[in-house]
Amino acid sequence: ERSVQMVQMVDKRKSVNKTDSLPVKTLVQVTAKPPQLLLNASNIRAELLDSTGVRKQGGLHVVMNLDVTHKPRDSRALGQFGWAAEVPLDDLEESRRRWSEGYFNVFLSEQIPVDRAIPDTRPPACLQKLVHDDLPTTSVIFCFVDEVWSTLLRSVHSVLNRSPPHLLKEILLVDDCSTKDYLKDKLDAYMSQFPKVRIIRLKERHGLIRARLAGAAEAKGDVLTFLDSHIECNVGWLEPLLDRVYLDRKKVACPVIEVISDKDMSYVMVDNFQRGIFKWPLVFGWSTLSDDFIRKNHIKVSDPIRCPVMAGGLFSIDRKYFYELGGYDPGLDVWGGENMEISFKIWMCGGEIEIIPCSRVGHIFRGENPYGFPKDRQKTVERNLARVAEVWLDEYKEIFYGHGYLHLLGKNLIDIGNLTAQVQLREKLQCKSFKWYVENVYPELEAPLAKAEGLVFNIGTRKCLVQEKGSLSFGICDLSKQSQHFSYSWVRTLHQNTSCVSPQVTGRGVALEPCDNTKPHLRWLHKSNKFLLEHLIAETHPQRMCLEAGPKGDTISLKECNASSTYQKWHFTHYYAQ
Ligand code: UD2
Ligand code: MN
Repeated sequence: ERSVQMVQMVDKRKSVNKTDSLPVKTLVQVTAKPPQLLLNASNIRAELLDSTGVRKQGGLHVVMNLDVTHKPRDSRALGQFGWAAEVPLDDLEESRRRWSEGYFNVFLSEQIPVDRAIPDTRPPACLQKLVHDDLPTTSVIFCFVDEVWSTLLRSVHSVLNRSPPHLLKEILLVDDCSTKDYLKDKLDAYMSQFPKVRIIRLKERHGLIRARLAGAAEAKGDVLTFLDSHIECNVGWLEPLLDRVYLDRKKVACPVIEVISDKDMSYVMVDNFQRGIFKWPLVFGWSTLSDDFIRKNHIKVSDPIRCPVMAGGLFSIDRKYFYELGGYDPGLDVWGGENMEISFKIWMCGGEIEIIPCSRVGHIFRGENPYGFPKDRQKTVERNLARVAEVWLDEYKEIFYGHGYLHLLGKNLIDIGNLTAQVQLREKLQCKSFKWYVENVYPELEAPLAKAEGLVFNIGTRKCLVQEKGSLSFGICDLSKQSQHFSYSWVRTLHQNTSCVSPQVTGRGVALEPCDNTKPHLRWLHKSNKFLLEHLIAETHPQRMCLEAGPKGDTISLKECNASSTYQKWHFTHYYAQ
């Protein structure tokens, strides 16, 4: 019979000095020795024996190290050790049918032990790392709505089995008004065997943001650790997170998020040196640090990685600090955008976000949300993002709106709800500007404040647009004249300072009026390669209307668009974006 034994572990070591100014504390090693496998059977797959061996799987690779936290109950069980599981041919139909219960292989998940071992994917250097022996305690908060039974259990077991008991204050399960019966009495009964687990039930569906806030309100630990409800915490996941918070209470620590395959439930290690970033319009993504950056800064694979934004689901934060920051904006609904909100808030108000490579947690990434949205999904997410943009992005919010969210400006503006409390909070905390954030935290972000700028040259007249005493005219192009400098903004206005070019209500004249981003009639469509300045409202008119210069270069008016007329062709000195 195969038997796997693990050798462990905690070995108190003599005092080591902590970083500079902080008091000297005793340090302990998470694992005194690298995990060793004592295998007395020859029929365990060869790859398993090779604990340093790296098996390439496309861009991802799996390091084979057995879970050192416990001896698996059944080493032959499906999915044991994080191996890929296979659906028997006879069950293919059923496994397909049940896919939509969670948008992953629910059928397979059910056959896999709720306390399976997974490969220890920490970089080897982590095994030598020290953590403090008086770390704060944590409350682990899982919020969920209609989570699949087996994954919810596996998430909870992974925390119970792989967290040092003295650091785990409690596990709070916040049920965001699930509809499934098994999440009621059956869940209560199952969890009653674990004194540390408490279930909080919300009377109405609030979404993950307010569900997490409800969990945080009940939490008693020094640190809040938020996790998604379909994860598996890896060996030694907790100590390195708490150690960062302990070093500095304003550090917010995220584990490396690894992949539990939605198809075969295998545990897949992800590439190193990845940080959380966003692209416009506030879309989260991962970005690998460049080799150059790693070399120049002598970054080791086990070093914390500073992140402009966090993915959202998994992080530890000092409980009191979370409340100092006002928690999440409770006006955010259901799902989405809260990761941007908390990330900007943390950085701009004096904190830091880090990924800790020695802490690793697997997560099932799903192609679709397995739960319904009380309101339209897209509208919910864009409303959340607009709240975040309005509160945190300052003048950069125009870039957000310009990337596909122009419709949120204008008649729907009220729909994003009241922002007074959030704006006041930002003032009270004396948070820095978004400009500061871009320059200091995320300088790689492409964030020009206008799409185009400079002189507005008319190709037909070979003259430039001029603003004089509040009205528009033309003049000999001269870069040194401020009166000839205009901007074409992300929200499609053509303006000089706060005066926007506007078609007049009657006739075909064009004038200047005070800019107001919520007014659609101030929007113009312009592309550097098309040259036209088309009035955007014209889209809904029978005729498309464009800006045209009079042939003598003395008048400016709206005319039916005519792509072959050079008097309708305009060019800015600088283009920053199409
Ligand atoms: C990611 C995050 C997730 C959250 C989200 C943006 C990770 C691994 N996941 O999406 O935590 O930040 O981006 O908002 O970084 N839930 C509720 N009520 C709801 C909806 C969801 O309790 O109305 C629970 C859900 O059961 C799950 C958690 O919230 O445990 C996150 O939801 P998800 O897994 O659908 O989000 P995910 O991983 O796609
Ligand atoms: Mn998730």
